[in-house]
Amino acid sequence: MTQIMRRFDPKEIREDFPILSRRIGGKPLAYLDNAATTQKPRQVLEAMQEFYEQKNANVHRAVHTLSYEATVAYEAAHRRVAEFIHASGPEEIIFTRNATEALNLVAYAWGLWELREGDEVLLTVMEHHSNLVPWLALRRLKGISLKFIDVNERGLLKLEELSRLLSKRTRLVGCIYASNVLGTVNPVEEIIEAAHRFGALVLVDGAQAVPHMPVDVKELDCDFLAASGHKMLGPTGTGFLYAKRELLEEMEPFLYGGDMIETVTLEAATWNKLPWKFEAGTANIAGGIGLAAAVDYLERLGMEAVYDHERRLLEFAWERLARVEGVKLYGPAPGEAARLGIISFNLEGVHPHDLAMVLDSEGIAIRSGHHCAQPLMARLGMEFAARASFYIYNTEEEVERLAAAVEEAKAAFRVRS
Ligand code: C6P
Repeated sequence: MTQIMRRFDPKEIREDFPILSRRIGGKPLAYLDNAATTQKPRQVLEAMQEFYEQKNANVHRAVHTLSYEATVAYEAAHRRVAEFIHASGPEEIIFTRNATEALNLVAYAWGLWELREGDEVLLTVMEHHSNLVPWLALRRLKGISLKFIDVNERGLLKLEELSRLLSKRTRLVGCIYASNVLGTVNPVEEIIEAAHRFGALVLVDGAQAVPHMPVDVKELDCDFLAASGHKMLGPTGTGFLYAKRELLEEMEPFLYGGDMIETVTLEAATWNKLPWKFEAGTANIAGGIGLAAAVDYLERLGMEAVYDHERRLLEFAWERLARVEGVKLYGPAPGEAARLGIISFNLEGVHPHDLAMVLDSEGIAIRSGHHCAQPLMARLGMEFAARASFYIYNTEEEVERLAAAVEEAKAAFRVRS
């Protein structure tokens, strides 16, 4: 077991992140775009460098020492991720390029083979495009129907509609665990329980939840969970899919080729054991090893402490931004619903891209746009929004700088209050 840090000190944490000492336009960088991707600590960078300098070779393919050591490290990385989300073992963890690929894996390796015309897939209008567009494609290809759990004006799922939307025809429920626009944490336990009563499988999009709060797939009893490694201190090009072992045993592969087979003749092929059946071709070995180092880092901090820190920042940011006249904050206030450290907002009369440009000139990095969730944005009556999202290394001073810069932007654009 890794040791839990004695105290959670973002200033101390910042020292592990070389990029955070950068200046942008002469100002210290305040990186508030963590929902898009997080920065990487030295420990992750060093784990990858050590792999390339000492162990670099392909895995599962050769008997030489380097290949053996690379294989051991890559397999251990699967074990670390399995432990982090409380999966039964590494055979339930498939490494992917990102959460998008993990979600597509379910659509291709399960949906394409299992779904028949007339079957239903139930999603929420809050889904990120990555858990919507693959199912739109399967609707065209397979003639399935899609149904959607709506949100109310405050951006909360209308769970009272769940029993009406579920039926014996529902084969899969896909639900975003935490919204990348609103930061709201959905009651996925309730959804999973209801879906299972109808015999439907549940795919949880954990891209925003897994990096920021304790997640236990066994306790949730979800069938699939997708996550992004690069949103939890891991390298870009990393993500993973958790799936129950018995499902993975039954499913067809996703991609076909090297490493995912057991035997091949000119007539047919049989598949490798789990999880390698789903990892075709040369893997992102260094990336997987970096992801395991990221998991070590987060576990040393403790996920409860990560959640509490971001919760404090969220409450402060909400209160501080709400005081700026002309700012509209989206979603329920932090006290009204479970929320992570993500705030979407608009400044009256200012396009969020213009606002983000002004903030950038102050060294503050936020995202602006539709956040790859156009149906949710439309449902909430907006096309674009600015978004600040926090992580372990962000501080109250940075939030204060954000609010002050929004106030200055308001003055600069002469927003009438
Ligand atoms: N959201 C954001 O700025 P990838 O990039 O494939 O690892 O993750 C896709 C994805 C899936 N689900 C949710 C809930 C997400 O937030 C994301 C990524 C980024 O909000 C990039 S659009």
